[in-house]
Amino acid sequence: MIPKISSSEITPKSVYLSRRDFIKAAGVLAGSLALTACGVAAPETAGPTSAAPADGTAKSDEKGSPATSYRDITTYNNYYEFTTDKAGVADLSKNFATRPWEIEVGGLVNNPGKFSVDDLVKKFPPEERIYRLRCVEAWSMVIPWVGFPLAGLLSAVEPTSAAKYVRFESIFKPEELPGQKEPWYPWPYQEGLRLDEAMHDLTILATGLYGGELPAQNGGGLRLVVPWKYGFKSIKAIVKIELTAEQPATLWSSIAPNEYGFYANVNPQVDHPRWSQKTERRIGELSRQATHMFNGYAEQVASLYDGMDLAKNY
Ligand SMILES: Nc1nc2c(c(=O)[nH]1)N[C@H]1C(S)=C(S)[C@@H](COP(=O)(O)O)O[C@H]1N2
Ligand SMILES: [Mo]
Repeated sequence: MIPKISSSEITPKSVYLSRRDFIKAAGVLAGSLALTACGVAAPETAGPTSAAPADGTAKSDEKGSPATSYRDITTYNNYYEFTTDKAGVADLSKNFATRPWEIEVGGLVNNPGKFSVDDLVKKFPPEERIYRLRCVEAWSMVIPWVGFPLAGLLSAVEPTSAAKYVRFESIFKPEELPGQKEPWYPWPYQEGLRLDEAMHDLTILATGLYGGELPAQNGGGLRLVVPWKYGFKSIKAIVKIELTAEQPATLWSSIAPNEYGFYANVNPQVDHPRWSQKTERRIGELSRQATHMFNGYAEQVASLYDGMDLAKNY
């Protein structure tokens, strides 16, 4: 089912955001305008189907690729807790409450704690990060996230010297997430990163999209974004973060370890057992394009994997 949302049905940002959030979003806008001004000329992104909150900027990534429309980003979603039907997630999640949202951070840390997203964004001011998202299914988008580096939160809880990995867990509430009533998946969704990957500046916790709030279907209240890895690593609706000594289990690698590994770095040289990873379909565009090593972020992240066999550690 494809939810029918026309631009006129999208409430203007100034109406749907509370005054305080509006002021906060306006701060983000100022930042993104400054970035656009010193970057390449931003291409036109708002087509007739784009229903992005009107924050006044045509957005593109650092390579000049235009941001995917707000409509595509919010109506073509992988979120198995709701449904495996990408076009059905937006409708099924429309009553899912993304605020108040609390996460627990613990495990091998000196300062475990519970944090609300409202507190987190006060401590760690969100900024705009326009990232490519490459799904393991060989489609991709360019998404203007609003978020803050995970490193800030991890530093605040002080990992002990025994901490080597970070484990993330999504919300488990079958009465609100109907897909969790299906027994095929080992809920809750869980993911993991090596601590150095988690501390990398590109790794963010997202709290917003296109200068506005983070819609439920995109992982609100709080969602991880790791742009150099396949999309399934970017776990939605996080309620728990735990520092561990051992590599944590992940939902996809526990279901199909030969298809979805722990690292899941975007890699055009390593095909999925059932399809090629050499090219991708950019949602909203007609022709396929080449997939790049580490999703185009090799310069920033390749050194994390020096000496590792990335065909074995897929
Ligand atoms: N909790 C949870 N997180 C998830 C998923 C999911 O099903 N459940 N799907 C993943 C996959 S496969 C992808 S490609 C991205 C999609 O994010 P988007 O819908 O915001 O584009 O979310 C990832 N995070
Ligand atoms: Mo995905």
